[in-house]
Amino acid sequence: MIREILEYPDPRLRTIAKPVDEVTDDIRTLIDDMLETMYDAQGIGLAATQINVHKQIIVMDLSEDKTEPRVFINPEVDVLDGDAQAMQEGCLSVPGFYEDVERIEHCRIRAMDRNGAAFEIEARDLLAVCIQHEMDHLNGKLFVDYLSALKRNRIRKKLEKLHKKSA
Ligand code: QAP
Ligand code: CO
Repeated sequence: MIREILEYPDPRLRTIAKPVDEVTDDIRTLIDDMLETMYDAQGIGLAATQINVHKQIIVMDLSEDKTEPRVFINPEVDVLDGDAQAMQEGCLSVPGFYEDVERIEHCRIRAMDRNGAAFEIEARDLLAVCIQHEMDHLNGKLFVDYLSALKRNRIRKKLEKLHKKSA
């Protein structure tokens, strides 16, 4: 089922997500909904927060042909190389806006998969950037928070105007 994606500046995007204690069939259904919603919106990553579910779950697919869904439940990141890389980021919750953000270059991600099995991977480049972006969502944070107040307010006003029109 495709779910509605919350858009900035919706205050529900500021909610802190809670850890998942057990990966049940309901959680797997939620993950399937998240993947369906992400693919439908042509995204590469989505956090549960963005569909107003405040659990620590992230889905992602960085493959060219959209055949490599990834799931991260209760993710944790260890910094392996704190050097910063700047990359242009977008967000399904901030549609139409893209800006450079600096992120840690190399990290290790520890999480559970859709069967509740623990795994660990090392991440660089887009995967490292994307996991940091999505983990920010679980902590109520958005990429626009890293921009100047001027840029952020411009984006907020434009989106508020669009939301008023479609309401
Ligand atoms: C996060 O973002 C990300 O504005 C995932 O009109 C993005 O999937 C991490 C999207 C870039 C690292 C680099 C955005 C789709 C998708 C839009 C997304 C839009 C349609 C964003
Ligand atoms: Co996002």
